[in-house]
Amino acid sequence: MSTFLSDRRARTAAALNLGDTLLLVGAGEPVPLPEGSDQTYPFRSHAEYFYLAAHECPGGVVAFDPRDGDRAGWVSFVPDITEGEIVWEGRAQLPGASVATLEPWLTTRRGRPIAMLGAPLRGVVADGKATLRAREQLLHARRVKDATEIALLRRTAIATAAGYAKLRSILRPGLTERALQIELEAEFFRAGGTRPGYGSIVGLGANSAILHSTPSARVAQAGDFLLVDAGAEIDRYMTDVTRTYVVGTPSAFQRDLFQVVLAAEEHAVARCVPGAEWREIHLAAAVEMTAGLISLGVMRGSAESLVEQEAHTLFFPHGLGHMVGLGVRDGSGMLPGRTKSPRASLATLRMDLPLAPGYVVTVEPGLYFIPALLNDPKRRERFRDCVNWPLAESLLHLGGVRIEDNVLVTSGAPENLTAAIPKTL
Ligand SMILES: [Mn+2]
Repeated sequence: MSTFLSDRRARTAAALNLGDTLLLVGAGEPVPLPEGSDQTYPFRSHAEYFYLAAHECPGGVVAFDPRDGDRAGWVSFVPDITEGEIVWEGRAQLPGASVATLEPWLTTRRGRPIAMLGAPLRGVVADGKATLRAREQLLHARRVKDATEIALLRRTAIATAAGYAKLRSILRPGLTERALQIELEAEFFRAGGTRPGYGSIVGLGANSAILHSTPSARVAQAGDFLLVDAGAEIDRYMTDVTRTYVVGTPSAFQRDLFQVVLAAEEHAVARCVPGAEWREIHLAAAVEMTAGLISLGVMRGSAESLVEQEAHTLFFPHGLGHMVGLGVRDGSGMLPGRTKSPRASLATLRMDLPLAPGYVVTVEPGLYFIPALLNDPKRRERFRDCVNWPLAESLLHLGGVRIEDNVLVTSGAPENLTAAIPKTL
């Protein structure tokens, strides 16, 4: 077995501290398409399995007995390959013990509690409390990325940068969101990507204010914002980047709005240091962008007080970011033992924890003019005095700006893994 996997498993064993409890981690099974053909949805092993097996394997199980030692206690059970899989899919037998020997492995350990992670296994009775605790501890342990993971993230960042460079070079009026998506993703593949990491978001004009906008036949016109949130994936690891451009020449207001978001983004990146509380970095970005909206004449009052009242959520309705790596929300959530903050301005946060060296986080502030929020009568009433409403209304066609980088927290200055993608309108 490769050294990195043996090391990763040993670190995981120490972090889980299972005592006498056995650990089983299932990869899951392919899900057939509903129409009854022999097709399935693309198979993705459960991330907890992939982390501990480092391969895709439908029906695979990783088992661990702490009594056998932090290194020697791990067994990879894999299904025996069938002739059909060899003939039709060109698959090869994966290394490991036959999954037929899992039952005897369990029988010799009968009576001991089982923590079951990944996809649950049929016919195995797991201990609910041990499972919850193991899941929380594994999530926390996975937050610190090892050298193999960081190397993969650097490769996905290079492929992603190639895609954005291509897109920027062809951007002009007349192209559709779909055409832009095709060029972006084709370049991800050419530069070594194995897949787009998630559904690419490509939004022109007012679509740039739809947080997860799906590429459409909308045609780029001079003066449109273009918001692109996409990233390449390699071997299950992915980059998650957003850039906002203007088709043709930006207006003075577009430049100003972009600068407000960019300054908040760069300050937030610089604040990604060990011990920094994510919610504080989020709130600082909210206050800075609110101050920017005040200086642009869109909001009224003092920035701190507006954020205290939640008024910033009219224009910045999401959290500052999340963890990324093995999946697009890898490792997000709360510090073990922490519960959700009752403060409403923190309700949108995807994580609540202090940063530590080895964490990789997205930093993605944004400001948008979203009709569903700005035309909502309840919000109009509640924030009557906080907003220059006629001005905000006149900006509803404009869309929004988001800028997102992926940041590696180190013991020194934070490293921006996606710095090679220019942040210019
Ligand atoms: Mn993103």
